[in-house]
Amino acid sequence: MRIESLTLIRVAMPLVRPFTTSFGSQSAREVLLACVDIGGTQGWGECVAMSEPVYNAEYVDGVEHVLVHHLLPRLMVVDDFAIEDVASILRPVLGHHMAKATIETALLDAWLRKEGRSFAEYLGATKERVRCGVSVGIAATIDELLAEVDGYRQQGYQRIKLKIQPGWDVQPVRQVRALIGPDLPLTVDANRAYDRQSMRTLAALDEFDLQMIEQPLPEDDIAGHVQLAQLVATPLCLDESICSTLDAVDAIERGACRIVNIKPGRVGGYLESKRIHDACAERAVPVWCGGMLETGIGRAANLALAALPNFTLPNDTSASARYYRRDLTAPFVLQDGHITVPQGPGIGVDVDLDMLQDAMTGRRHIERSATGR
Ligand code: SMG
Ligand code: MG
Repeated sequence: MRIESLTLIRVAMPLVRPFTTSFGSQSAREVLLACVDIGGTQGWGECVAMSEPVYNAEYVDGVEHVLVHHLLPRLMVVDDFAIEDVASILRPVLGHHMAKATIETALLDAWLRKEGRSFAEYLGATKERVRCGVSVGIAATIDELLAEVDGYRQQGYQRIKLKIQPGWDVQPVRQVRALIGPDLPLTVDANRAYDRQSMRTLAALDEFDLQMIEQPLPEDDIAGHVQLAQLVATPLCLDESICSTLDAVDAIERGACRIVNIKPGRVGGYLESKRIHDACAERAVPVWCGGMLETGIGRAANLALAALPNFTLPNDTSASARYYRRDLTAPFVLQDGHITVPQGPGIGVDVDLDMLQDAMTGRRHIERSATGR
């Protein structure tokens, strides 16, 4: 394939309720979409970076800059490449996984649409629907948290994940466990908010039979996670620490985690995500698909990934209504705790162009001819 044009679209997406984590609160997403044209067929990629570099180092303006000035020019000078070549063409640019994932996903969508094949089939999906959990932000009060959790439980989510931070951990977890009973899987996600001095607090969570503790320590403290894993009975899961297959293998072999959260944006795309899935499967380490409050465009692709066989734990692939009043695609709906994997060509869903028009805040179009090729 070769790229004829790239259109970058900014969309403002208000959340149905603010989402608070240990690194801040957000009431809307500023979404960057890439629409690529390869010889008349278009494909979409959703960038998962946030407006500010607070989840990891990437942020929306930075992604746009890297795409336009560093990634697109490297792809535009190649007249015929395969989707499997994209990562190596972009390898001279260090890091910037979310930017790389955005363009690679748009290209994969376009190429698969052209071939009449779905993401699910290409990636090797073995399930028609995936297990869904829900991620619950830090609330103003424990009563508010319990009301929110109760609503999700009634909707049928298969796992509740609570965001935690120092001062919002043992008590909310205790009360939520009392509310939901012993059978519904419960997890916590600290987004790196603890340090080696707070290992005792994390060990105090053992009594609540959590499925996992996600990313308790800073992303670069693998040795700290190894120590913590020896102190707590609850399995540790890494999110921010895992940016590649090498990271995953290293963390597993060192005993830093027993579960891996795979987010395609964080690791540079769906092809690397599949490699991480395979490496974890070989080592009998279960994985699940993380979420970045994606619109239906990113969610469709995540559902296809989560349909691979070693995605055995409930995923952060919640229904559209958990995030947005109106989505950029037909809404994904929770049925019996699952969401159905799209089977159409590419990501398998169409972008709602009316909705896109209504929510658009900016647009930038780059033609191949304008780059002198
Ligand atoms: O998409 O349901 C979702 C959000 C899941 O908690 C979630 N994501 O660290 O796992 C994580 C967070 C990061 C995103 S915060 C905007
Ligand atoms: Mg996380």
